Amino acid sequence: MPMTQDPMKQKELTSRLMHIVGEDGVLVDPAEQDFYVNDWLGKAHGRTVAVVRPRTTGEVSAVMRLCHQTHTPVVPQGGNTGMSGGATPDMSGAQVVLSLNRMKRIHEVDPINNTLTADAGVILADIQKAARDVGRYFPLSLGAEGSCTIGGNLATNAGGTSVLRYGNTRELTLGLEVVLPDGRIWNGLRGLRKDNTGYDLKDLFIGSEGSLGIITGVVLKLFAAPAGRVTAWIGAQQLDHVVSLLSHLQSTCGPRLSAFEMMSGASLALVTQHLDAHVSPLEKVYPYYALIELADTNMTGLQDMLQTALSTAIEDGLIDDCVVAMSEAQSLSMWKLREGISLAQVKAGKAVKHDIALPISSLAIFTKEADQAVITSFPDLPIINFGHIGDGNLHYNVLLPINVSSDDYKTKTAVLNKRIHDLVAQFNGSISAEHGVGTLRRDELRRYKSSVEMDLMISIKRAIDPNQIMNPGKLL
Ligand code: FAD
Ligand code: 2HG
Ligand code: ZN
Repeated sequence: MPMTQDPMKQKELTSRLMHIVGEDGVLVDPAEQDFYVNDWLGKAHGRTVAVVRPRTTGEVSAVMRLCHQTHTPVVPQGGNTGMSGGATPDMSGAQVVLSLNRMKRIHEVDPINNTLTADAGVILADIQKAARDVGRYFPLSLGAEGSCTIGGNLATNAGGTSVLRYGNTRELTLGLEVVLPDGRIWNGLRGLRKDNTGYDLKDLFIGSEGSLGIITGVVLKLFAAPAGRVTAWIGAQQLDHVVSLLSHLQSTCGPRLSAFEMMSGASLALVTQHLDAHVSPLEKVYPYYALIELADTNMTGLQDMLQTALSTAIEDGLIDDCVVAMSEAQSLSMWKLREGISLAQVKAGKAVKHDIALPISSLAIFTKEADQAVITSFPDLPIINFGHIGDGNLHYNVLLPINVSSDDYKTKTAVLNKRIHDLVAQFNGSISAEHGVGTLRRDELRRYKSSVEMDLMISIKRAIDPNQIMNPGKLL
């Protein structure tokens, strides 16, 4: 029997964990563990010996030393908002969940160096606010920002809606602190823009989904705060027109273009039907919509710039209609429609999700071929296609009925995944653009990564985590 499935040993383990983090830092009651062992999508479920909630890097280090000595598997967890099952323990009951949700200190905000240093458990929205409070801007933004943690954002290299201008979480990170699987602490909390002293270790841990160590601290890049934004909502007949509009805005508005999100007609309909007080800004319905935003440190002429660019796009037949938000409230209600799609999918059915990346120039032709492939096999299933097309990232989801049986869900998911991901591979795309691999894509990874890539990743994993205790069953 593995050590942590023996009840006596489990008791001993939990009491040693309590010794490190205090009794209130270890949850053993199943009711208290419930949040930590299930995901919000209702797709991943597990059991745990204990949920451990350290307050300091020193405590994380002591917990990891103990788990290393006892060969106890550890599942790191931030806000538990992930979409790939990466933060959920397996059903064995032998894994410990290490939650960062008591590590919430912002240590330093330096508006001269344009950096912010924080614990990994700080909620993303609190990081954004701390930057705003000193007249700076932290651009990472996603629908879960009120509950996801910066450590989880780093571990998944989260994308979101401002990648187009500022890059993924990786590009926003200057330094990291990581507790290794054996408990050693790597302090790489440096706020430097240049540092060519060997391998960039932080880049190994960013996007590693808890498989190499526990991220405990971070130094983030800050930017000049935009004075404001101008938001517009457009309707278009074809996806290739929306893609051409993106190019047109990049040429005419340059770096002021700060977001370009696309929603198919079916995605918008889902939101307006299933969420209260969500109303389309346009009277007519269109096959495609885009939400566009310009932002700058100087607002002079920004609205005119967008309006002129959109008028030209109408004259050129790229778009059919548009509304420019006249107030912050109008802009927020446009964003509410875009950010409501995830929740609307949960209310409407069981989505088979595909978080894919493609060359931007291939988005329209890919969508045409993928639509054909889905319709041929499942003519009645709605396709919910939306995403961050400014980054070539589609959420190409297919919605199954809410009462679908679990067997039917599994069979259809396997068919859809293969059809869509094979097509993604033909276009030289990625089967996980921003949500990570977790358990969701683990088996498929081998099909789409070369053996050289897999070998390199496995070698790195073995070198850093020889006892294989970090998030087993996830990613690799
Ligand atoms: P968790 O879900 O707790 O964990 C995610 C993974 O990271 C797991 O593998 C876990 O083991 C690991 N992990 C967590 N913390 C640490 C740590 N400190 N050290 C080591 N490993 C760790 N994602 C996007 O990229 N773009 C989006 O636009 C987006 N929109 C979303 C909208 C909604 C409404 C929701 C619910 C989710 C969305 N997500 C999006 C997915 C999710 O919010 C992100 O993946 C987020 O980065 C996860 O952060 P978390 O703290 O919740 O991590
Ligand atoms: C988003 O962009 C998220 O809203 C969620 O990445 C995508 O629900 C999804 O499939
Ligand atoms: Zn997304």
